[in-house]
Amino acid sequence: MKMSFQWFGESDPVPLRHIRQIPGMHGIVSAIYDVPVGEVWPIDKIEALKTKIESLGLAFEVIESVPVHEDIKLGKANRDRLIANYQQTIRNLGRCGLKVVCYNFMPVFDWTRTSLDKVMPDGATTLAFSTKEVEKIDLSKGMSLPGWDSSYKPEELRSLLAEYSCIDEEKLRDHLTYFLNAVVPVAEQSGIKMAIHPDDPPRTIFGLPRIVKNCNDLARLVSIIDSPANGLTLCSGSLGAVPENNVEALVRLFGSMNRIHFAHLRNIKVNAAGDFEETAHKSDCGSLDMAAIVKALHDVSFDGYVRPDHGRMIWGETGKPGYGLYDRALGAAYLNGLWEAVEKFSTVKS
Ligand SMILES: [Mn+2]
Repeated sequence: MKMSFQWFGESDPVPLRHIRQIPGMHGIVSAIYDVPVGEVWPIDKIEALKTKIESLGLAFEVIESVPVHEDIKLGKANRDRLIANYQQTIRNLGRCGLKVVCYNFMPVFDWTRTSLDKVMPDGATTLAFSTKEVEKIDLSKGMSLPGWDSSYKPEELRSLLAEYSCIDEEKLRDHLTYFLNAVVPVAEQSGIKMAIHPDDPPRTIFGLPRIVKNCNDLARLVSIIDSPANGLTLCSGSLGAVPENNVEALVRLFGSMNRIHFAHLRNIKVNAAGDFEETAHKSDCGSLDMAAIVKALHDVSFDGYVRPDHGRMIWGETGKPGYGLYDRALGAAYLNGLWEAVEKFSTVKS
């Protein structure tokens, strides 16, 4: 298990020199943020980022994310040009020594919360999702979703949603299949493992189709192409937001198939209505048994990358909600501790 940390580049309020001080930190998960979606990531930009990260003694082997253009998800006529660009980005990343590319296939919004600063009893603030709150949101009046205020102009959003009105789950899955058939062989040749992130939350919202929500969806995904390069990002907090998803069992099933290349480990507290809030990582702070999930990763001989996913804002830290230094550092230390204990005392020999 290689512990990693998301870093959003020079504009990230958390400096790399602080991340390197977290015990057991292997590497950085990042992306090229100034290339428009659908265009090729140039080698010189990837090289420059890698040099910067490596100069601090950290590895740079995981990308999160190379975004998939909406026209690919919609199956529009210009998708072949966009997919060719995606293939070239994958080749360039492989040439620079990257190993894993996280991506997602969620229409329009790649994650949804109804609050970015819900106050918890201990005074920390956190990201939360409320079904009632989300039902009140009328997207036809434009964007009023926390975290997404400037992504689309109201008329852009309206026309994008209209385009999706004729895309159901089967169509979206056809478009994902088309994309993977083109990209996975290139990833194989480039030494890259593709790792799809599940839908967050893993249910239909705003009437948009969602196809990476549960065990059945994941099984269909990996069967599209039988290759380790067609793999998963196991996000415990996303999948765990639906109680039917047993995250530990999903780790055992897809981990033993060698399809989990990257794991986002965070805890959430879920209620019966499907509302949830992101909690501290420790098992008894939320609804997920983090120790069991880490043990399952160990039992399937997981040797991929892990990162503490989101964190609360604590100790007066300000910055990007979910991506402060302090609580994610606590998460990394806790997860490394679980792994060390399992490694040392596990009776399972691999
Ligand atoms: Mn995640």
